[in-house]
Amino acid sequence: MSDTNMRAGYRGPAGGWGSLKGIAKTEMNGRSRPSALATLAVQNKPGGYMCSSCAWAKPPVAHVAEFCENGAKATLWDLTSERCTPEFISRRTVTELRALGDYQLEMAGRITEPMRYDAASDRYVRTSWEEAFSAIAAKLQQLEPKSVTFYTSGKAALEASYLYALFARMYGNNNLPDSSNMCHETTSVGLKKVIGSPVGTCTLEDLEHCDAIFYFGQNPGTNSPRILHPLKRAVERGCKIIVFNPLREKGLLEFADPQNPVQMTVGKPTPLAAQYHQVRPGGDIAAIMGLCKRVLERDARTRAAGTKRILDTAFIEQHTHDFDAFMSKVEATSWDEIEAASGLSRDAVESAADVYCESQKVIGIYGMGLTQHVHGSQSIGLLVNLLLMRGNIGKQGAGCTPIRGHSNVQGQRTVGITEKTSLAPMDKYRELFGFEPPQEDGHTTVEFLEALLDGSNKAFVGLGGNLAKAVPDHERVHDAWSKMELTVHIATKLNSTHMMPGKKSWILPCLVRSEDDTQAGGPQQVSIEDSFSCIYGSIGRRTPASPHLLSETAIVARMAKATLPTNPLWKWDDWAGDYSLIRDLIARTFPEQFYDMNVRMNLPGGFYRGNAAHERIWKTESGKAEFTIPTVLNACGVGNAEGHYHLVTLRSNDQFNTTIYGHDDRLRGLKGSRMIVLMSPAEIARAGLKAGDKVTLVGDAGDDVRREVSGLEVTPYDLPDGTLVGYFPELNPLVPLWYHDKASKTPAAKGVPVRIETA
Ligand SMILES: Nc1nc2c(c(=O)[nH]1)N[C@H]1C(S)=C(S)[C@@H](COP(=O)(O)OP(=O)(O)OC[C@H]3O[C@@H](n4cnc5c(=O)[nH]c(N)nc54)[C@H](O)[C@@H]3O)O[C@H]1N2
Ligand SMILES: Nc1nc2c(c(=O)[nH]1)N[C@H]1C(S)=C(S)[C@@H](COP(=O)(O)OP(=O)(O)OC[C@H]3O[C@@H](n4cnc5c(=O)[nH]c(N)nc54)[C@H](O)[C@@H]3O)O[C@H]1N2
Ligand SMILES: [Mo]
Repeated sequence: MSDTNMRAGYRGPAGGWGSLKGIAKTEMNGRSRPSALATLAVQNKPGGYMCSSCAWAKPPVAHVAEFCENGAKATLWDLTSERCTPEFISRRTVTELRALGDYQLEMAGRITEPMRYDAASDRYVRTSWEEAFSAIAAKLQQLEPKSVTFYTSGKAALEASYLYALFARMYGNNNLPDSSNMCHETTSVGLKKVIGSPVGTCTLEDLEHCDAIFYFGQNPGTNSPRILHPLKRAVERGCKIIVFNPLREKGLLEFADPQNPVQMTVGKPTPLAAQYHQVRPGGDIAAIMGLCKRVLERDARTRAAGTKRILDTAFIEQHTHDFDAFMSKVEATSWDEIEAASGLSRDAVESAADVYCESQKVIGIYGMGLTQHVHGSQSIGLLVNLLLMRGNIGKQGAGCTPIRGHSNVQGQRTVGITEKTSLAPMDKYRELFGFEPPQEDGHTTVEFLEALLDGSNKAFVGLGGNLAKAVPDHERVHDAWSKMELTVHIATKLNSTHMMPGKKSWILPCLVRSEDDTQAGGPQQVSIEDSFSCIYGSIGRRTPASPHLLSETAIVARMAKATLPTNPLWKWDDWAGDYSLIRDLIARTFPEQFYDMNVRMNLPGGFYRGNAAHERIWKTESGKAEFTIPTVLNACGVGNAEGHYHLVTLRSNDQFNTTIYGHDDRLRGLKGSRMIVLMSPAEIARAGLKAGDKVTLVGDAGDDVRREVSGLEVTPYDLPDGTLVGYFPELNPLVPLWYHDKASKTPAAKGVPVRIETA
């Protein structure tokens, strides 16, 4: 067996000793400060701070250690003892810093003071907060509001997010894209259309009652490890987990609970997936059509025999729209077509469907494997169709659960960060703050990039994130980025987007969530929303990394105050001094969901802001849950013939988005390099390659732009035909900007058409 072949084989379960070693390694490598581990003890607990990694729920009755390997890494990484001072930064030119790359920039540690870009010397230099706010304000006042974009990456808490959205609208635009535009926007648009709710319908409790979970395109072992506890409990009480994923992800195969001493020492890991279907990229539409076809076939038999129907006919009648049209479409779709588009056999799909038919309460879970496709909204529509056929939405133990990404990404949308005017609380803005909000929809992330490329977007303010690195089509985007008049980054650590400064540019360093945030009104709490629409208070107690840091809320308030005219209703100083006043504003803006927010957010488990679809109230066009009629059977935008592949770009176990912690991917058994391309042994042979060869991937989307990434090591891996897999963000140059979900414009990072070139 070749070296590369041996690499691809991690024998341990997800969780287990490997995850504890991962935490210990971070504790040492990340050079986190003494007592950082003690800080973890209050992570995700009532009275503690909420993890800044993923958006999984924080249960009311917390574990002794309510954190996972990757949540711990994210916190320890925040609490590094390394400091990125102005001396450190101004020693090198920005061009030199940019050449260091994201990993080295991250390693420089926490930014300690505000910095201004000095174009003459090509360096960032120390500045004061007063200088920064007044100069940024002066520039913003000169610019046409429509030419400025206010981006948010999903971490900032509800208080900062609410003020940020308000600021953008008072300034004069709705250009409020969020990392969600590259992530679950497909959900916000797709789910809203079919069930009238832009977010998942389940509560955490539903996971304790379901008989089956249909699990599509999400990698829990790495990206939301705390879900492994409820999944394990579900399996132990007989629930069946049916997985659809091109990769056999360890976290869905088995789990050893690192918080269970017996399982960690003598016990066997708990097997999770009852069935694992290695669907081809984008093949979920066909796979679900197959599931529905089998459901209809079995229902026809029950109808003929006069036994209990498989379809929930009463539910379909009362609550849904367009079922007959969907049924005709399923009947007209042949098994041959389904097998070809999904890459799965009829037998396999039927055995999955049989579990569905035999379960009374089913949850559909999904992640980026469904959302990041050209026809991703249709995949989500189809999953909802499947659930609707047996009334699996709006009853205990059933529903639809998108797994969100950043820890407050869902909440940011809830409190007004949206480019879509129809989703923003415009009337309340008028009523509470006495101004006329702009009427025109703003930029999604893709639209911002288009405006950047055509020169009409002149300024960028980023509340977190590493946007230039996270987006498609790097080469073109990076060329345009520094042509902007103004770039402002509210950040904790350096990253490569900061190293593409506009003509005027500032880096404004902020606190992290576990740090003490004391303002004029005393120590402040913030709040966040998880994937289950629960809102929690979070309080940081650690001494801030530097005395010069400001909170995100304070930075937004001070920037707004400096930029906007004075108005007695716009109380930036009061709001920044006492965040409970901002929460009162949130409660007045969204009274049905956020009443008594200041009290309720500190109840154990937070408070549930409710979901109409969960109550079977459908806020859709027809007033009912909508069946979707698919127009395609595969969600990829471009088909693939012999020698043409679909590339899936995804996360390793050692990264948080563009922040790379290390070069291993423990759960996939891959070590040492991220510049790899995974391919099945059969595809390697068909392409005339061998393991260890270095190849170039070239964009194959049919436009004239040459897109390529070279130096990728061919690595054998168990994958469906025609599928290549590699890492985000290294492979982002291969994703065309125009290649995105049709309905929501979410970049289609999971089915990128590519060819292989050898040197
Ligand atoms: N530790 C850690 N945690 C994180 C993050 C992180 O980077 N690190 N990122 C956070 C963010 S912002 C997000 S959005 C989430 C992302 O969490 P995920 O949704 O898990 O995202 P990915 O890692 O991109 O993996 C997508 C999964 O979909 C599968 N897949 C790919 N294409 C298809 C397809 O066509 N069909 C199906 N059925 N499956 C497919 C892949 O094999 C992979 O298992 O995680 C969040 N949590
Ligand atoms: N090819 C491909 N591209 C993708 C994806 C994919 O799967 N494949 N996934 C997409 C998805 S799902 C997402 S969400 C995006 C992610 O896109 P972003 O959210 O823009 O990227 P991140 O890497 O999460 O941002 C990390 C930076 O945020 C800053 N930061 C960290 N913590 C804080 C904090 O507490 N406050 C502030 N103000 N700043 C902080 C640091 O400077 C850090 O460098 O990428 C998308 N791009
Ligand atoms: Mo995300």
